[in-house]
Amino acid sequence: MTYSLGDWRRTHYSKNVDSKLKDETVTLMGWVHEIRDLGGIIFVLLRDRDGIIQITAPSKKISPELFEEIRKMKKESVVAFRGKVQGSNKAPGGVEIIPDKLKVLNESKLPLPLDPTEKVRAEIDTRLDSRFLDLRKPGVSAVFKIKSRMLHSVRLFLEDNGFIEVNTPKLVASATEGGTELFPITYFEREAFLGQSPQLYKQIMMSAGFDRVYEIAPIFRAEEHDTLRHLNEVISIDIESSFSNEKDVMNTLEKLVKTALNDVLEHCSDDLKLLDVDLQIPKGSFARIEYDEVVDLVNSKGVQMRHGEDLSRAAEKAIGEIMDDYYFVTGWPTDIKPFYVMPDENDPERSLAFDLMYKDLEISSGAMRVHKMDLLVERIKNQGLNPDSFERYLAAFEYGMPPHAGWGLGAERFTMCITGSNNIRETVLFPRDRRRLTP
Ligand code: AMO
Repeated sequence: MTYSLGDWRRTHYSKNVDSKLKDETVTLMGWVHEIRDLGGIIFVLLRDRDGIIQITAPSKKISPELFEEIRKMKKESVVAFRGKVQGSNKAPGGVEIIPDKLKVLNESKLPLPLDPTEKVRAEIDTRLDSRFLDLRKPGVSAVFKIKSRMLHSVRLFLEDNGFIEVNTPKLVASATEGGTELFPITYFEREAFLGQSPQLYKQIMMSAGFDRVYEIAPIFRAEEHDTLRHLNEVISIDIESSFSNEKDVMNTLEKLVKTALNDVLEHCSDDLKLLDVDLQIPKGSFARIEYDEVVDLVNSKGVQMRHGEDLSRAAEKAIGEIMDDYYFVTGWPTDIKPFYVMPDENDPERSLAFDLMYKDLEISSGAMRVHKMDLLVERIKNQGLNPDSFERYLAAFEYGMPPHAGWGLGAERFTMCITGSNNIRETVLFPRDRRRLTP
């Protein structure tokens, strides 16, 4: 038995082996998904990143040593097979491999803490504890292939639209988003925090003259509550755009969402099928509904909501039942939005902030920003914050800050919309929630 790769290299992934390769010799590498020993013939399902292929080992056609080696193989061991492609009307995918050499690269311990064949359903906590095994399930990894494609397409879209990628610090000195708490950390002899949002930095970049920036990076929120929509670390897709208003960046967001959906539909059809998702691309423009109207609609559904309040979970559910899949909520009360949000000139109680919703899930929020220093200082004070703690941020507004707008889109929540996951944990490799810090 050998455990070294030597000069063996994979020639094909399972999904690339088809009847066109009949009689050719291929080298496949992966994990032993299933093994069925019928005495005179052994069937092995070999799983790699992209699928599953059948290795058929009839005792009459292969050497006794190889047959014995195959018979001894354990589930989930890492193996490499060299063999000939043969058409088969019984094997999944219409082809099978008649092996001629085998390398066992690493044996798996048995019993497994979790079965990657998806035959037995496990609880989410058990799955997350053994996430490496859980992620071997095709139906679990499909979510991450879709997320990867979505992020790729978002990046391409933003680059094509003149946005420059930036990387801002995640070790920060102050809060930006009211409502959620900060994670304090020890920064040498001082206290610092994990960044809740690149908000202040992306705005400073407008004063720096970069015009359009984006960042795709982690944000940290010390959310106490344990829900299916919140985590303590998520990826935020952020943009900021100068000489633009809230409507301009809403248009950008709408185009980005549609582009990403189309792109996933085009490139991830196998993964969508695995997840049993019939991805629909919204036709026409996203609906835009005023906050005041939302309050009335929510009340009409029998859920109590007063003007000036944020949407409760019950209110989100009520409005989600009325509206189409993707829609914007605009005209939010100024008081419940962060200090950097611009109040409406004609009606300062209302702000130029918006949320993008998917059914009952908020996936993005954004706004026209305050770019005038005096108003910004007033807004900071009104929210009970101390302008002194924002000294370096405020300086950027004193020496030529253009009007600007932007938004933040939660990558995991957007992935939930695309993949139909109802638990955000399904869209993060190693989720961080109130109770979980490992693996
Ligand atoms: P907000 O706080 O609304 O806005 O966050 C933007 C988006 O990030 C996602 N998100 C989360 N997802 C899961 N769990 C969480 N705990 C969590 N927190 C946020 C959501 C949300 O819509 N600075 C502004 C953005 C801006 O105005 O540019 C901000 O951070 O999808």
